[in-house]
Amino acid sequence: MRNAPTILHLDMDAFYAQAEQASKPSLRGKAVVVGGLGPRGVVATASYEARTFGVHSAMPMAQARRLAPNAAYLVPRFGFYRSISDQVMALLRALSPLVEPLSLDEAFVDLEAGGTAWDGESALLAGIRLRADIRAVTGLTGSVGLASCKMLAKIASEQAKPDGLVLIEPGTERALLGPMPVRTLPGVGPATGDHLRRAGITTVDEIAEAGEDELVRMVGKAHGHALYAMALARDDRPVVAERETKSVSVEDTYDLDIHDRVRVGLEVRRLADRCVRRLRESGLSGRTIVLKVRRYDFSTLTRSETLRGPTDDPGVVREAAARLLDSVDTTGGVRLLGVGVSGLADFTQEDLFAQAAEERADLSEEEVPDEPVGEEPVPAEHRWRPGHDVRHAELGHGWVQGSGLGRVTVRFETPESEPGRVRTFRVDDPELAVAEPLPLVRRTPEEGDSAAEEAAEKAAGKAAERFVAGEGTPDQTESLQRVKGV
Ligand code: TTP
Ligand code: MG
Ligand code: MG
Repeated sequence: MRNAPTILHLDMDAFYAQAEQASKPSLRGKAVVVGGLGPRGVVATASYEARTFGVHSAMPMAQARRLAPNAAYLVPRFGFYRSISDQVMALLRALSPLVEPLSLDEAFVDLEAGGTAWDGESALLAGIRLRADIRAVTGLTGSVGLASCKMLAKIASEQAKPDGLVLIEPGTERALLGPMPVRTLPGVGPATGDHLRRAGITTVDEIAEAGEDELVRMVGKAHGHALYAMALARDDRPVVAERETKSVSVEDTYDLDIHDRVRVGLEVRRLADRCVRRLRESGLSGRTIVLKVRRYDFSTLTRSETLRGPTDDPGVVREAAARLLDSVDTTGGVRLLGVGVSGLADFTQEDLFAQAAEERADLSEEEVPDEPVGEEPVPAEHRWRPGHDVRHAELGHGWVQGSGLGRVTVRFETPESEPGRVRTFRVDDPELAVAEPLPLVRRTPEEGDSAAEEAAEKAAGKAAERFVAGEGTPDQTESLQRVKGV
């Protein structure tokens, strides 16, 4: 643990929904729900306006529709969100080489390692600037937490939401954390939470009071030690850059399709060895072995097998890859082969959660392909996906508000326009075409700088209002709260 609040955690506010509102002026200030719209769809996220009706992430879409029947319902546009995420991550990387992304909209930054901040004041300033820069570059708001460790920085950004900044003064961590529910601690999921509750432990203070031995008895050795340390606000986990590498994989494309089954087997073996070399070079091991095969007709298959424990043993990876290959028909010829290892084993518990969240996101991405795939003609009525952008030859840029019964309804507006009007067309109207999303912030280089500065000044005023700096911490508890490194 350090003595200065120089670990920053950023998380964008209602990320997908906010991006949609920024893109569509008519939805600003309104209830917006983004997610799968099919019969078994779930909510990816809801705008803060929709949250007042009780709609939240991971809720079945049908339930959301009952709670907020008048909200706008949109399918996600992952490519669009990813491009905004890239802009945000670039701003973070300008602050420090140590940036640890946890998902598209969230990351830790070690400000001290970047020489950007060394004490409370400089950290606060960096946080205020960052929020202003994010606003100027992406048009969106994100919330910032600053603290002396990762756990507290994340708690701080959660408290700052939406559109705020909270700094936790070193020394005040335990007083702040103590009354919070056990689920606040990283690694305490629903199961551990229930387990603790049955033992009468509901707050972080009660975890600390239970003592380390009791916790180890209840939840096992590794988890018990970790839980105890976290409850005392002891968190020494470093910010680790490039953590987004959640798998190591290698692949080869062949100029000529390989037909010979023996040769395919040899290639897979060679790729397995190369993959393990990479794994070892990074000091990693993983549990899930993945085989990728692209066949002569460009159909791509992936097969995976999860082992009981992590491995970086070339023999084990080779064998698993060979078993996976057994289940793939390669008779028409193979164009590409790949072997990967994922489920890497140096993750802390928190990262396991982050990983689970990303896997969820990935899953939904598969269910709802982002872009029309390939050049194949798509039936007219399927081309118009709610929320996606279109262009009309005469009326200009707009987005699909809905379609059905051979008609598509389009609202004509752009990120910079006033809320626009709605028009209805036949689904096969030749004047209507699918379009790329427009940038949320359009600016020339010179304009950009002054816009950023202006936004920075505004945000500085706002953040100062909301800034909580260990208010009212009694001096006598100071020594208790200042917890040195484990
Ligand atoms: P979060 O940061 O968890 O949520 P959020 O940004 O929507 O709202 P908040 O202001 O509370 O941070 O997740 C980021 C994005 O990830 C979210 O906009 C949509 C997506 N997501 C899912 O697809 N499924 C989920 O279950 C969650 C939690 C998020
Ligand atoms: Mg978020
Ligand atoms: Mg997030």
